[in-house]
Amino acid sequence: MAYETMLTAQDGGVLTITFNRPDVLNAFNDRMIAELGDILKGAERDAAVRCLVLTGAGRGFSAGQDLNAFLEREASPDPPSIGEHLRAGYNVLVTRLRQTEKPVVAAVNGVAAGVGLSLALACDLRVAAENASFTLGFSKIGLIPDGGASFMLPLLVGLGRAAELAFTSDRIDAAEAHRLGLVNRVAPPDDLLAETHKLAAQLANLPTRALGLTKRAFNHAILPDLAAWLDYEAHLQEIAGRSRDHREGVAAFMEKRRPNFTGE
Ligand code: T3D
Repeated sequence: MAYETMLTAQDGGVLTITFNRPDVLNAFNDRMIAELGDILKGAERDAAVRCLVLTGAGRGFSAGQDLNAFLEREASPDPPSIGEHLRAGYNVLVTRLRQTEKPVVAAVNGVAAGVGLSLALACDLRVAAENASFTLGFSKIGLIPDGGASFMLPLLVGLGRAAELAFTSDRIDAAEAHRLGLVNRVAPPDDLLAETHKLAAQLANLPTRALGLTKRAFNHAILPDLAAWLDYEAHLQEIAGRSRDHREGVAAFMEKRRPNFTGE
């Protein structure tokens, strides 16, 4: 597959994958979902890849689902439902990130929102630039946290903080994300990639098999029902996606105005 929305670079055992739609803060369209899936599948099978790094081009890590692509999809004849789209797309990516028996590190270079943040949460470790920011954003468009965020976030920061972040969609900075345990390390923006690569190279030179089995053990202990949880999230998103508030939230974002939610 020739990649249009992703850049890849291998240095020793470290494969860096760069989301590359900077004009929309690396928001995900279907092409991007397919390309990331293809790269992750290849990396999983390639013994020369012993650590993966995910990052974004430009000033964003990823703004989540591309809302223009979302509206185009909705306007197409016989569109897939949100639940179907999640099951066929993001849930596959999250499953690959969790089940790849190699360390995966997110180098969060800028804003991480919506399912962009969910993908970062599905990685094993997160290093953030000092000027990075984090927002779930789902509630602003009448949706629930998806892409695994409904269980990864409470696991990482605790239920109360997860509820606050999910309900309000408040945008927090890297220092706050570090304080909450959302990210492992913070680096000056100009040093982010070098610092992340130093960590990734260290991980790539450790016993990959043991690290992979450690990850399997963590998954078994903490995420034993990953497939069922992702499926349930998709089910709930299907319900939220049928609401008036969801349509209003997306319209408000497009029209660059405040949404008028009514609870319906
Ligand atoms: O279908 C399914 O499978 C359902 C799955 C859903 C998963 C999801 O991810 S739902 C959540 C989708 N994401 C969002 O709702 C986030 C929307 N974006 C924002 O809230 C803000 O843009 C950010 C907080 C991410 C960044 O704010 P800021 O002020 O730094 O940048 P900006 O000016 O808002 O955005 C810069 C440009 O990127 C702008 O375009 P313009 O005006 O310069 O032409 C903006 O429209 C565009 N952009 C940002 N996010 C998206 C986007 N374009 C399309 N889709 C986006 N998600």
